[in-house]
Amino acid sequence: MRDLRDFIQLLREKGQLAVIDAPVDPVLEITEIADRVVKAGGPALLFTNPKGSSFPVLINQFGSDERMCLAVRASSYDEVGARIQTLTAFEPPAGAWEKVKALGKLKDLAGVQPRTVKSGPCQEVVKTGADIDLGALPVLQCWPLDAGRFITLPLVFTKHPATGKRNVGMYRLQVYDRDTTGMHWHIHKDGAEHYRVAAEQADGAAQAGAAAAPGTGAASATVAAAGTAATGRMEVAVAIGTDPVITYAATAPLPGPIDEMTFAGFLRQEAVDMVRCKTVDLEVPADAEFVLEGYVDLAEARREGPFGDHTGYYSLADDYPVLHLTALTHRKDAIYSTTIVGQAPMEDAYLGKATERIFLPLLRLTLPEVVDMDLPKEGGFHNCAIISVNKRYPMQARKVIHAVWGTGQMQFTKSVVIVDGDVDVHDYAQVAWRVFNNVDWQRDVTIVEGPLDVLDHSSPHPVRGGKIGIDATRKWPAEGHDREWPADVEMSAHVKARVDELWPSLGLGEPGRTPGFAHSGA
Ligand SMILES: Cc1cc2nc3c(=O)[nH]c(=O)nc-3n(C[C@H](O)[C@H](O)[C@H](O)COP(=O)(O)O)c2cc1C
Ligand SMILES: [Mn+2]
Repeated sequence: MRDLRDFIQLLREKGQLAVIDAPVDPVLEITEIADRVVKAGGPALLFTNPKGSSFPVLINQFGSDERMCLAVRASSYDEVGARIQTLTAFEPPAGAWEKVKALGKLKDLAGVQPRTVKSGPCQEVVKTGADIDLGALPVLQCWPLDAGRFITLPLVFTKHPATGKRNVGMYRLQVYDRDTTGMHWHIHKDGAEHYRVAAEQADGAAQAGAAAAPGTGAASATVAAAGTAATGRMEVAVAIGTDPVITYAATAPLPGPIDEMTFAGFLRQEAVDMVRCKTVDLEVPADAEFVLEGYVDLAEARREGPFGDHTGYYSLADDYPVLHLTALTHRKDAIYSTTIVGQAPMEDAYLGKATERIFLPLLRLTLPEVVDMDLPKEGGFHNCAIISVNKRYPMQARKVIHAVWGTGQMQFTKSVVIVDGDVDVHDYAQVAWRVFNNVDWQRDVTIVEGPLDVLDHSSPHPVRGGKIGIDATRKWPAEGHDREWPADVEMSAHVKARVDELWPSLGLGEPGRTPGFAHSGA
């Protein structure tokens, strides 16, 4: 599987694709159809006749566990997690044999570095100047109160202006006209950091990073101190419609210096082919369906949004940089790839689940006490984290709470719930039982202030606000709990075994299957 069309073919073979030939409007209608289908656990959708465009639209490609796993080349999420773990099982090689094995691992990684190729299908058609027309693409207006049409599944490529390191992030693009869009990278994201560094280089305005004046909108800090002397441009390229593992990599919360294309290559165990852009000094996946090339002006900002977002609310309008296109290239018969977000569960719930599973082993590198983690999709993945830990010393749950608030994009987590290692974090009823019964709401709660995701609307201020940590583990005397902690109410194992034997003679049917019969589900 090299590209999006290979994935579409695979989905077709697996009965995971519905082709819709009826004319459907990308303005709101595709959303309503895709929303119903994703919530019913339905297939990926290929609209061959979107109104107003000659390009077909693919949506819901990630919208089930099966498709998400196909995308990341695994039979289960945990299999990908296990593969990531092989990367992190980094023991110092003791003998010669160990050395060979370690080298073998390095070779694996070297073999999945992206490679540059001379040409790629993404440049079969090249439009520049007055020929560029984003209006030809079937870009969705997703929700009624959206400010316009938004490119929702774009892979945004930039280079760090000082180090030259590549970054790829998924940042939505509001289409303003034929050749300009918004550039919605939040202040915390790597693309915005590249932009700030470029602005600093341009005019030495060291204050660019901290430019947001008190009371200004969240995104003001992504624009180099509007009104200052920053001049110049930063080049940007955007790929739309790639091998789904490459698309996934653009959403993954990787540490800044890690190249998303190497990560994609590792996941698919094959290097990603990159091709040089026609009008900017950047490379993009050679097999992409569409590529937008252009630049952001370091002094320009424009109103972006509102947009019906993955919190289930409209993200508020704010000022963001503007992408000016210098070229639009695509395959001859390009397929436009998109998604919608909104009230969960949506397609991005599966991208988020993959991230939860893939990044758990990485979290455990620094927090080995962590047993498991669940990020409920209803919390948009960053509003709540339920984490089970094996507690070995007093206040260890508190340590994990604070560590979460200091770890990459988990810093945004508004509520962290810690339970003991034997609790199934994915069983919300079990978690609720522990939390409602174990927590002393004066002693076991930590409330702090810190950075919040740009999309948060609950805090009185943009991008900062309150967060809560809840320690629902069983408490020890060493944690100030001098009373006895009661045992869980559970039947002894030997009685369970005895009743298993007896069961067939009791006339009660299958254990757990008897209608209306309350049981433990064992
Ligand atoms: C469908 C979808 C849309 C997203 N839209 C945005 C966006 O508009 N702005 C943003 O900053 N992050 C957005 N994200 C989240 C980023 O892609 C994610 O935080 C990613 O890790 C950013 O890459 P970076 O760490 O290289 O900055 C979106 C994620 C998904 C799945
Ligand atoms: Mn990044």
